[in-house]
Amino acid sequence: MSEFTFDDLSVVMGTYNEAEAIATVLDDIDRVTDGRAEVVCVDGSDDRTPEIAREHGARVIEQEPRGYGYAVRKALTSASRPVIVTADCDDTYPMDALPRFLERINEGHDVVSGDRLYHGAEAMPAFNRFGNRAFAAVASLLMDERVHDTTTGMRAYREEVIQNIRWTENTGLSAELLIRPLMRGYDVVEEPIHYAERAGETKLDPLAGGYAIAKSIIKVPLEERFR
Ligand SMILES: Nc1nc2c(ncn2[C@@H]2O[C@H](COP(=O)(O)OP(=O)(O)O)[C@@H](O)[C@H]2O)c(=O)[nH]1
Ligand SMILES: [Mg+2]
Repeated sequence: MSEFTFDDLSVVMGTYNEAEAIATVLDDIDRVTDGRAEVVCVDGSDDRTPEIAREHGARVIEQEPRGYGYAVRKALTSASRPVIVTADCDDTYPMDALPRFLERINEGHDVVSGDRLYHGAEAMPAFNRFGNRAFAAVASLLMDERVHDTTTGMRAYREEVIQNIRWTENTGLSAELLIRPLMRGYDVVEEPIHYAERAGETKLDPLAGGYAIAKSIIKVPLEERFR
């Protein structure tokens, strides 16, 4: 089988008032992939984010802001290439890692999940870091398999993983995108990544968001177990 190249890659994201960061993120993707990756932004902004995205060659799909999962699910299912990478649009995730993610897919993995905790995630607020460690511990117990970062926004997926599973979560979508493939026997591997401080304000309320994610972390593995 021939190997996937950047021509086979879609990078997708939800974008919600990220005018401060989006140009950097899209420039990084272009630089790293020689402008060969498709970029899809599902946008709910009321600032200049969608204009900046179009100026940088991204395909922009407009959608009312209804939360992270609605946007990212739409972005994932709108991608047209066989390897799909998710990212946030806040300049926290290293686009320089795209070649490494593609390489790991080419090694045969179905999902490559960026593990931010491996290097310590010092740029992450302490509350989120603690929460993420707890989410990973609980998910690992319920799945019988050790994972380290269940809520990362940066992963690569073979398109069939996205197409073969019915996705249900909103704020908890990132955890769901790790848990369901893993529990269905897909080859899922974690890949350490560096995580940078956010440009602009977070769109996730730590308490309400954390509670929603906690519910997904319990519900999704139980659903998969008794499926
Ligand atoms: N289109 C859209 N994008 C969203 C929405 N909520 C969050 N996002 C985007 O999803 C990504 C993750 O949100 P973010 O605020 O970075 O969450 P954090 O990483 O937990 O701080 C960012 O690129 C946001 O702009 C939404 O309701 N609609
Ligand atoms: Mg973010």
